Amino acid sequence: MDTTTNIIASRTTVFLFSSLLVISALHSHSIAADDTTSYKPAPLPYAENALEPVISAKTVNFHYEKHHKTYADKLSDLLKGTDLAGKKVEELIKLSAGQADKTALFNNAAQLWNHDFFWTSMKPNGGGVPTGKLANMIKESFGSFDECKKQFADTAVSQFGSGWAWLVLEGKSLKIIKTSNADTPIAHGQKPLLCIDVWEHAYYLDHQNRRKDFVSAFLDKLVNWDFASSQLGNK
Ligand code: MN3
Repeated sequence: MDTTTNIIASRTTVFLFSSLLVISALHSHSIAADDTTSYKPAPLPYAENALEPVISAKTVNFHYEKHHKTYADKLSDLLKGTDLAGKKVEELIKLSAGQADKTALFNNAAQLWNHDFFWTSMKPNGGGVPTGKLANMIKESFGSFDECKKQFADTAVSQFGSGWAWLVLEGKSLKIIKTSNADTPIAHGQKPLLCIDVWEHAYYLDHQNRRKDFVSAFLDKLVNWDFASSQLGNK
């Protein structure tokens, strides 16, 4: 059997098995569902309208409930009945990165992880300037905070097509990088501190084609420097 037939066969088995569980649950008046292997987005850390006017409640709703949740659902479906079901998302990303036969697994796991990280990279009334150790590291790596902010904005705006811009820790210094589609710094040994989603679904309802306006407003009004600092840990 080829891989597709295998997947279909294993899904059919899972379906039949699930049906038996449902039937037996109905008979015993209890719920037999085992949910430890299904994936879900982390809870949104604020209300859907909390990022307005930069990101509307409508955009947050579609982005979180449709796009983000779909990656989690697809990942759960892909892994159902396999040995990988229930493994940590970071682990799934690392084991599938660069593997031609695991592209769907990588894309859905990485997009699930990237979006969880994106929502926490923002907060209502964010923006401002970083403080403490992060502020010092930014000065060492970029010369000034303004230069760091400029590089982040230029990188986010110049990412061709769908993707992400990131502030990452690589070794002992900070860097701004961009990744295409689902790609993520954790597949490349870098430690992310912040990210912005520049797929069109992240801004099109609110800013249409003006990605630059979305990126500036993200940096001025939403970016969560406290979260970025917390990612440094004790490094
Ligand atoms: Mn997105």
